[in-house]
Amino acid sequence: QLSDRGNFSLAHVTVDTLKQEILRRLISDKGREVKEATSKDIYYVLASIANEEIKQQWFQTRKSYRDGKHKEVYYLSMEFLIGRMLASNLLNCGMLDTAKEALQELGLDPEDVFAEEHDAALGNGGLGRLAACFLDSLASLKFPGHGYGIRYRYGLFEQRIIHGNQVELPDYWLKNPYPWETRNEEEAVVIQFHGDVHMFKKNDGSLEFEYRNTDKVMAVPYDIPIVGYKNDTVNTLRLWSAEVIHQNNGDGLLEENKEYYHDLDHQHSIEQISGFLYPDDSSYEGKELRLKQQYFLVSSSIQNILKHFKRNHHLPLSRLAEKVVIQINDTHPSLAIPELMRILMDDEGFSWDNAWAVTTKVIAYTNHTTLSEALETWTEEMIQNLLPRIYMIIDEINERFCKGIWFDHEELRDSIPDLAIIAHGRVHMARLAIVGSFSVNGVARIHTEILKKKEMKNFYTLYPEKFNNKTNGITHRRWLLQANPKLASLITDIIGPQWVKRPKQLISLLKYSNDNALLEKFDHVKHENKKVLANYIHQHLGITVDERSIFDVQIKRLHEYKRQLLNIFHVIYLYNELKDNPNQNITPRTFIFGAKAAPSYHLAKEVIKLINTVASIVNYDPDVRDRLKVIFLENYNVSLAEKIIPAADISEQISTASKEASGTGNMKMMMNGALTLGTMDGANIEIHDLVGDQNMFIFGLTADEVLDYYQHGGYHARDLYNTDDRIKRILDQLNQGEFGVHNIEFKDIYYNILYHNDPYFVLKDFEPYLEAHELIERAYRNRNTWLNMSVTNIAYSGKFSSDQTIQEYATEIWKIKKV
Ligand code: 26Q
Repeated sequence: QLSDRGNFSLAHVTVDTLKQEILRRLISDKGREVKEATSKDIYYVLASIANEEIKQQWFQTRKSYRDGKHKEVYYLSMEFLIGRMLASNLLNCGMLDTAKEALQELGLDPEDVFAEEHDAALGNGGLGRLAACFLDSLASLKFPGHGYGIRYRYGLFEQRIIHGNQVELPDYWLKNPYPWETRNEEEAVVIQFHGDVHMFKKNDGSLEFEYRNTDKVMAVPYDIPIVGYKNDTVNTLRLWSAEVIHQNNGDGLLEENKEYYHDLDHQHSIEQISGFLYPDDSSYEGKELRLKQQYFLVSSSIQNILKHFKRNHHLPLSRLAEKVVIQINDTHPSLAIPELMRILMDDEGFSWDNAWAVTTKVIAYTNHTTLSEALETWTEEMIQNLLPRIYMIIDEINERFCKGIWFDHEELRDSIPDLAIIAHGRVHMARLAIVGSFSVNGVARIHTEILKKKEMKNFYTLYPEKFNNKTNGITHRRWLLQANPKLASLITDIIGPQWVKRPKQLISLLKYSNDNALLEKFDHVKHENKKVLANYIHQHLGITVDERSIFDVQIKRLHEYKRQLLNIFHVIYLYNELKDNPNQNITPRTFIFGAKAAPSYHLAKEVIKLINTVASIVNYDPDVRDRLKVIFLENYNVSLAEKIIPAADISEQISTASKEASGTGNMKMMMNGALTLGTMDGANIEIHDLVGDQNMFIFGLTADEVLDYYQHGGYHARDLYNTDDRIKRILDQLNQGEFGVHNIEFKDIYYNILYHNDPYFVLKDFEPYLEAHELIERAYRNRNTWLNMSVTNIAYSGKFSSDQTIQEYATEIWKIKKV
């Protein structure tokens, strides 16, 4: 029995022992035998078995970090898009295959059991998923690194498509008990908002600050284990939950009903702080509750980090940077800078200069966007009112920074308004993050170059040593081993299992990329995966797709710059062509979309409606439906990605060049053997460095060309409308209601392109995009060439394992060592 542990390790458990243990626990925990058990019962039983192993290792890991020898990294992020954890925990514990077999022998489908877990969507998209991949790599490389985030009661909304429109439903992900979290009340801390700051002069002439009449909130941590891959390391993701501080007044009775209601109201407003994840990922709105969330995360995390430093290291706080480094995921946690200053000065008695010396050695900042509409700024009043002491500190940082420029950088005097942290009544968080940190990194080579040469040019002049690039990565454990077990085991059959620990060794696949018998096997795996997805599509939409067709996939948040519109315009073009020449012999194509739009993003929602409208026409038109299908899969999330990605033939990465900081879906699909159809943007460029023109389909304007048009003009969308009949026809179809019922539906898209001059160059890139698609169609007909390209992509994808990325962060920024 597993409960008599002894030297027993789950990593070596046999299928039979595991089966027995499942049956035993079913009886003891649920009072049921397997025949009466639901998938949910089985899910909880398996989770509890895994947890027993995990908790043991967790405790050991924490103990080993306590010896005071190690420097630790803390990854602060408003988002952790972790998805489901059962399969990945079993995988990392080394028992996924055993568990699957055991379930099958008990007559259960493992996928049904895993599907019982609610997909934890505490993030919007790329930035949040990156944080989750990084945690997986930190633990798998035995680095002492932990995540700090918020335990939102509602995650990213659930998307339903009703009559082609996106409808948002609340994501109450904690409805069932979440087996991976542990509430840790003894680690709770108090966070203070509002109030007045009082200043006193002390005997030595220094100032003392006291806060009065603040609103106090309790931050209670819930810890989630982050299991390393077969290495006995379990790190921690600590998520804070906002609660009322209960003062026990003895009898617990309140005198008046009025107070009772007042208390309920008060409780409600406090719990709202960790109430929901803001669903916008690219346009920023200055909502006070969002600011509260950010300070709540930052203050509780910094307090906690300092407490652990004091407990584990017998060093003065002035030496904090020797043992602690804090990475902030975009500017969302940038209040960490003034918060650390505040605690060092007001609670620990540091002078300004000493506090600043520590802070700017501890904080490192990652930038994820150059879109100006996504840059965070808050009004001075809002910060002043909600966080009066933090405001004073930011103001002082700004004063000193601006003075420094005035006196030491005469050449930048005129630029002070563009550099100042506080300007025109607003606080610019990216500027605060750059000034207050020792490292500023972009997330792909081109993105970092744009930061240095354009967006943050002046800051780069001031602090060239701070700027560096860390190209994103993805965990190959979840995105290949777990999501695509057939491909993973084929690879292992060919090159042996070392690639799992050293993903760059996937490169040895190159030797076999001309071996037709092996290519055949890759073909077979892809086809099997396509069948599984085709089944899912049939179950959920009732549409039959041709498994032999090209699965052309675009899955990502819906945004104008990502240009789902270009994709659907091409589909409309194909449809028009087929209607004109019904006997045309084209390779059948299935266009698959998955995308959530921010609820307030009107144009993005229009595009969803358009895709669904085109789908409803194309999929049921007997002239084309055998050759063309359009599939919009609702509620795109991590677990749906795990189903789609292994089945993708073509990976659509078609952002307007310069706009996509990196992208990570591009890496996931490459690793699963899809060929990229993309612009020279983000990490596509680094994929291109590796595989070359021969193994991907590059098209469209370059970043330089795009930036040049923005700067000097010279692009006129209307000219293309007037001269290209294919384009004119599509736009007129939108405008004249061929794809709408009441003639009005897609006017906004039409106007945006023709009257706002197509700000994302959809029309400009249309023709090159068409040509790239024609190349794809031709290439697909030549099976061996195609498969060779596909295997070449898999072979080079090891470079994009987040293990590689984390190794670079560890040596170049964090200076941390494996434990
Ligand atoms: C900010 C303020 C208020 C409300 C919301 C936000 C907010 C939230 C999320 C702003 C931005 C985000 C998310 C951004 C994001 O996901 N960026 C993506 O990050 C990936 C990881 O680096 C990159 O691969 C993508 O290119 C980038 O778009």
